[in-house]
Amino acid sequence: MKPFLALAALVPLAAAHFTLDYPATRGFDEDLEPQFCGGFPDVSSTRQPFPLSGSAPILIDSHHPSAQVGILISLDSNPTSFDNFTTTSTGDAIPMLLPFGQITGTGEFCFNVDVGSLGLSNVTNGTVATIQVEFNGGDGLLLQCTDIVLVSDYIVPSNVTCANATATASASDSASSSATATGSMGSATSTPASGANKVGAAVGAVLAVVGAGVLML
Ligand SMILES: [Cu+2]
Repeated sequence: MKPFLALAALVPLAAAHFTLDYPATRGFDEDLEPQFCGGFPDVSSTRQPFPLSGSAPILIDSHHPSAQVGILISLDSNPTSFDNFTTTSTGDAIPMLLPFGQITGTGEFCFNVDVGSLGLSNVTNGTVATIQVEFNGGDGLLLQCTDIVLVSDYIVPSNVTCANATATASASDSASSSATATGSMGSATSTPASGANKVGAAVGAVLAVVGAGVLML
């Protein structure tokens, strides 16, 4: 596949990371993604509502063929270290919101989490929190944060869907986007709009093929 090998020479592998799409990330910069909260240490000026209890979705878009994903939550109003995601200010241990697990394939992945199931004390309607997604697709630990406020009986927008993409499904979209892949590395969006995510998945599929090509060299 000579076209892909030519692409591989132009595309830095660092571009193949992941985005946090719901709740919307604080910010995405592929070069800063290995840093605490993906290089965005400041709390967002507006917090997104998130269900206080019951199953709720967290959506990411993976640009790696396979990865380990785990999700943390901090109850600090301004978490500044990983300790804030493992221990409360009063010294209680915070379980992982989602224990580390393996995903396979590029594109969108949805994880159902339940803050209420963690059994944390002093968590009520209006409690603020920050979710940090940890992702390792083989090029080191990558991070993304989102700032939320926990709301009783909050209904997640209906356009947030939990359909997991597979490498095969997203690769079928890649032909139409391959021409733009080299120029659009920085354009991966963090909006939950389904159309934008489809573009991201297609770009991810192209990158996955490119990555495989490099690995086989
Ligand atoms: Cu990566």
